[in-house]
Amino acid sequence: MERREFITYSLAAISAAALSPSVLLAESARKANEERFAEVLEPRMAGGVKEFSLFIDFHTQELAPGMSIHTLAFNGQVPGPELRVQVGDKVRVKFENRTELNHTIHWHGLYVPWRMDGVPYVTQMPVMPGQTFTYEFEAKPYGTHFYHCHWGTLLHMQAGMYGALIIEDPDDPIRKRFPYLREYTLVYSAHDTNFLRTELNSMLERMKERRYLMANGRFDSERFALFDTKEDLQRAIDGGYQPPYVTNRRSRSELPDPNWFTVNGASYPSTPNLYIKSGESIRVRLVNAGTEEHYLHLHGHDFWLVCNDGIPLAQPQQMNTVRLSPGKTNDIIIEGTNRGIWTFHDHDTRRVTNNGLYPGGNLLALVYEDLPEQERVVGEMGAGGMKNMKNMKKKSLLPKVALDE
Ligand SMILES: [Cu+2]
Repeated sequence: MERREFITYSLAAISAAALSPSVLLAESARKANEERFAEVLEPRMAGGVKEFSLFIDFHTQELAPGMSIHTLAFNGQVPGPELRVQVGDKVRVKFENRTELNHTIHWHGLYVPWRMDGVPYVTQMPVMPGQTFTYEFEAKPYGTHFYHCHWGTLLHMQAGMYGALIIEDPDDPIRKRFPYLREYTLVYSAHDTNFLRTELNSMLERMKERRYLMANGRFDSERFALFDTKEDLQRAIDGGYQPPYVTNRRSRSELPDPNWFTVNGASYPSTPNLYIKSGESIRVRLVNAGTEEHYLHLHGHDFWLVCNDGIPLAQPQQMNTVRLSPGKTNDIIIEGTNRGIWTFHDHDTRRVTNNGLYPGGNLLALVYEDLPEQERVVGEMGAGGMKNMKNMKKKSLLPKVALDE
């Protein structure tokens, strides 16, 4: 028991040290940090249209060192690649489904033609296994937006099917008021890894069975709840068939209860950090592609909230905690006014954990690159260090039992 506690303590200490100045300011750490932001996908120009290719396939995502999960991912990345276009651009996205599941892409916050909105059976048929679909629209309005799958969103979104979509304006209103050179995109999500594993496995089993039975001419529509038309479904119901939503006996507790919280597809200590210099302003684009509300708090500073759902605020607001609801995007400007290393994290403390253990989840750092050498050292462990802790075992300071007052 004592040994177990000792190991837990050491791991937490090592994990927390990932935010120490000497680690964060090392050249290698800054290089590695660049990899913690989504790749910006380069378009092809095709007759005046910016053309992008997105595919969806299964993927293994490392959330934190030693912890990987199976997900769905656009172009082999969680989040999917960042799409960046100019306001008014003609955009074409060729979407290829390489999985055994159905998908679509919804363009969250964009004024696309309704047939391009990606809602299955409402604006288009689902993009079925092996199929492709081409989305075409004009890039509008300006701002920070995102894209995500709109099929089986409860599973598909937390399984990784989301990415940022940024519409720039050469005459950017935010840049005029807060001139900035560097900007960062942070895409938030929350994942129930047990739910993900169970759902993906059972779905894959069903797909395999369906494919086998179809190939052998023994496929049964009712068993798989798969009908060609609404009339076929109605005929089956008249004949006594009960659709799965009638017979389902799942309880509320079977809905996902996230235990991993990610920023750009990773949890602390693998989360991206924000680098800044004294006197510099940086723009940070916050996208909530998950199911949880995040209360993002920055230490040692106020920041400016400048855009809400991509829309520039007529009057930017100063604050140090912004509430980022599911589906929301917010742009903030951080001014480099207080040199140091500062954490930026969800203030709901459940979400700065990995599988229930602190520190983890939505925790990252604002790092001043001009921190002088002499300030890059965190004090030594108190006199005696670990040796003292071991000696303390002899006369325990802990009560025999924790009272419930
Ligand atoms: Cu999907």
